[in-house]
Amino acid sequence: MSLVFYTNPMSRGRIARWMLEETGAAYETRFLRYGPDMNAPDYAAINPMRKVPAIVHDGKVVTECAAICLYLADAFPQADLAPRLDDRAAYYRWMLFAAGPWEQASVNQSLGVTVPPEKAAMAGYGDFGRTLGVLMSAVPKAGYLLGEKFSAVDVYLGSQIGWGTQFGTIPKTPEIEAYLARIQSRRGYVRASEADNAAMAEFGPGN
Ligand SMILES: N[C@@H](CCC(=O)N[C@@H](CS)C(=O)NCC(=O)O)C(=O)O
Repeated sequence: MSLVFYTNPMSRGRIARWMLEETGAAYETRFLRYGPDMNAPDYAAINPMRKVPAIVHDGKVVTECAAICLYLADAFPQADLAPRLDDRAAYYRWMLFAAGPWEQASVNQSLGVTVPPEKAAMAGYGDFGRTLGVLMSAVPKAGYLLGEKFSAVDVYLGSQIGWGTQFGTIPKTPEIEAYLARIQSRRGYVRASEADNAAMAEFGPGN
């Protein structure tokens, strides 16, 4: 089995690394610096978007954080990070809500881009306030996004919730802080954060 992970320590690659750590699989990390490394032809052949993260698992390329989380959950079923096939309604719903509407809404909010009210029907997320309200309604008072069991949705949407509270797009309510404390105390999260924090000096932006 070969599993290679392309990332930068200050990037969405942190989500993929957390997921990799949750699977327990052995993997090799290749750090790419912003700029020349990500634009080099050998990496563009793996991800023509010239962005991180990407994984190559036994010759199969997966890009896009949400796809990487979904793929790894299925590729390593022993880690129990996805519900049974016949019980995946909420799993798909929240994973793709996070990758689509929430990702677009939060990036636009950070960039100061506002959808004019008369165009909200065209924007997949409608408007920021509506999307934030839906996200906040998904945060559980106890347990995890899908109920009692931690899953890949907690890695992906949970990471976005963590970043949102840091960047000020999501309010730090007691419920959200308690949820983040639950998921970020996991061994997989701690191991992934330690690895990326250690690589910051050498590969972080500006290097
Ligand atoms: N939709 C992609 C987004 C990936 C992305 O935007 N990565 C950024 C870092 S967070 C990147 O590689 N930027 C480098 C560049 O565009 O030059 C995903 O979810 O994986």
